[in-house]
Amino acid sequence: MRSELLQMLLDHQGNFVSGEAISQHLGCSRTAVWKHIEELRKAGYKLEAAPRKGYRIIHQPNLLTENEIKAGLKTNYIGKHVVYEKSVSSTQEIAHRLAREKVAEGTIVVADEQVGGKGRLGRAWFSPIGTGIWMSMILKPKIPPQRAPQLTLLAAVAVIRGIHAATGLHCDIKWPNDILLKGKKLVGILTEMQADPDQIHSVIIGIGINVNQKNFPDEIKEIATSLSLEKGEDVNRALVMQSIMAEFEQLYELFLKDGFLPIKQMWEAHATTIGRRITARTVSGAIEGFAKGITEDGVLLLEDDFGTIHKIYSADIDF
Ligand code: BTX
Repeated sequence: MRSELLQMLLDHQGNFVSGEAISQHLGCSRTAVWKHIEELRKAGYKLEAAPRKGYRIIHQPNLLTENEIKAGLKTNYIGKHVVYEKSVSSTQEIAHRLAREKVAEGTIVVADEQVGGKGRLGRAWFSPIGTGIWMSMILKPKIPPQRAPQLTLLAAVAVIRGIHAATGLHCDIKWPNDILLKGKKLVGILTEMQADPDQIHSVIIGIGINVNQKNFPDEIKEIATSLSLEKGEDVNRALVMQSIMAEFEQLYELFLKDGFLPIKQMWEAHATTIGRRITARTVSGAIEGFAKGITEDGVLLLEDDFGTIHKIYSADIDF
């Protein structure tokens, strides 16, 4: 109910909404409206109350709790159930537990801070409090487990489109799944799965987005950036998250209906790695050549100077 109230006040940005209109819309008493208004105030909203006029929002804090995420969310099932935590080790861990408890598809776990944020291959993801979007999405696609990596690529396209819709900023993808803004890492995506050899139970897509950080620890300060560093102002995390979830749901529906091909084409159109000369540093050495594209599994196809096509499964890429 509180997210509906918030939605109503936000829809009337700056203008008063009467207590009567709110209580009718929410189907609750004027006293209950007043209690919800007090709760919003406690959460950091500045709300003006005027006799015979009602309530209006004067200041909206940059929060990412269930209320902010749901108010204005335009999806059918992605993000309809939100589990918000102030501080966690990793949202992936909570999502894994919820997935085992059989929560609805599209459930999102989001935290204000992760103290044990996970990257790929055992690496850490720096997730300081109140600055970024640290979220895990639970999906239950009826596809064979081998196709699950395609969802990482789908998520990358959704994130790029969502960020563009919310902020106007253009990001690129660097194979396999780094999302870069002006050459620096803005987003990390980690896909994990619960499956039998022939059946997926859940896919858990972890997305970490640097939104309002002004600085980074020494280890990553040369390679990382945030949306606010590029925009020169703070960015509303809930709006970015809603926009990404809306893009994700559309692309996911397309993927389930028409398969991976349309997603692959969108991914390639955003990937700086494709269509240029690159060096792929693999564990067995460096290969130089022309990046032709990706396969259905997201494997990079690299043509060397002798015309041999190499399938690159894992590598660091230099341009
Ligand atoms: P990755 O392995 O591609 O990236 C990890 C590497 O990126 C680190 O080794 C470090 O060099 C650098 N790095 C760490 N933190 C940041 C940061 N905030 N910004 C830029 N660079 C950084 C990418 O792994 C996958 C990350 C997924 C994170 C999400 S957050 C929600 C969910 N929960 C969770 O524990 N992980 C996922």
